[in-house]
Amino acid sequence: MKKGLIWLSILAVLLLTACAPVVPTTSGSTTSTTRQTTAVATTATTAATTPASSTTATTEAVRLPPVEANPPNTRYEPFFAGQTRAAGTETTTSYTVTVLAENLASPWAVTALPDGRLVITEKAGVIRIATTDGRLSPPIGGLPAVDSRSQGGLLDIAPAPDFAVSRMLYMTLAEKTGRGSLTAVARGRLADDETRLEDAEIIWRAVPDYDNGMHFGSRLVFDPQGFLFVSTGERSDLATRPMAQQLDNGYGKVVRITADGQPAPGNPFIGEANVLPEIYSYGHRNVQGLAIHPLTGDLWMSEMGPRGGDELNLILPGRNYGWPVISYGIEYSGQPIPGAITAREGMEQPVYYWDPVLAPSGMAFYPGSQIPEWENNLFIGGLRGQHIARLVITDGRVAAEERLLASENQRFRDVAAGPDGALYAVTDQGRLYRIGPEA
Ligand SMILES: [Ca+2]
Repeated sequence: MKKGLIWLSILAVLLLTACAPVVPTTSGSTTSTTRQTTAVATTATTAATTPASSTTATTEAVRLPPVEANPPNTRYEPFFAGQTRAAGTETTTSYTVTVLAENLASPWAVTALPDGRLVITEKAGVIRIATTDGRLSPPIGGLPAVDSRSQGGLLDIAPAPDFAVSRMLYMTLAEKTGRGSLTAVARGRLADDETRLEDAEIIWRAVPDYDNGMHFGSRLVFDPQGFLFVSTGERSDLATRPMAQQLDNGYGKVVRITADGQPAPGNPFIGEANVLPEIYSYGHRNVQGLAIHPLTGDLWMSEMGPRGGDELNLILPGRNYGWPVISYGIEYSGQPIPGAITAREGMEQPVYYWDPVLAPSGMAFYPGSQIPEWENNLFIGGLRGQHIARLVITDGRVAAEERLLASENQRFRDVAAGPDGALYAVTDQGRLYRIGPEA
């Protein structure tokens, strides 16, 4: 009886702690000014959630109802249990959320350099380097011209695997062409004084060009062999959508190229007639996130779908991911997707989908162990969803989901993991966040 009471009290304490609201408890404010941007650092510490009972395993999953409680847009049935609205979970290890800067101009990508500093792209065609305490460099010049209309501009960025020696940076961008624009991959060497890119050049183009400002993708990520995965979009229009199902063009694809922009050896369609040998997977709508799983080396992707059809996919070579034939969404107008069904033989099902809308963007796995329950979890920036989705992935399925930073009211455009065990995120409103253990 006595023993039972003690356990009840422990349970009550744990429940109370778990339910404690996330309240900014401190706000130290330091200001540092660069030539272009004022960096404001404010620190908000999540409520101390470390249970008093130190023997409680912090990695034990907290299982809660699904984070999504609103009615879906469609009555489609998922293909398998847990394909949407997985169990909810909650981080119990305490962590800090810091706004490192808040005057970035439409930042699109953030990624860590080997020395721990961050490289950030701004949509209009600017690269900056940020220190982890939020000091921003002036714009780095020497980039190819970008078409920054609508969804275009300077998009993703990744340092070469040998960046410490080569100083090479790889970027995706919407390149202005004679007839419109297309998604392109550029590279250049970061000058020793970090004021400009040297010898910047375009090494790959998602042909053909097209005259609108929509659905360029795109992300790029190096695989463990040093080849580059690049994602694109299908340029949105009803006329261009079907090109995602055709293998003679660069729309709605993941391609795998060498660091010089050539088809990577081992690609699935090499040698076939009328096929771009760069193609790795196809049938995509607008791929806004790519990340390699730290343990398995698998390629994961977030794909901006129609309303209710945002997807998480596990990418395998040569596979067809279905757009615009299968989808769990409807048109943003409210009309059904023409002829749409949710499943077809020979087309891959998403691992997970969101209905209503997350509007997933850039994403990263957390490879560290500083926050134990985050190890190898996937963190996806939500634009319309205005939070970061934390996904616990087990055996290729989503086991649990949590919404982070939902009270910030920011459109999260990209998330990166730093070597210091923190996550970094940029938002459309211009903020750079650090999320992680005490610095
Ligand atoms: Ca799909």
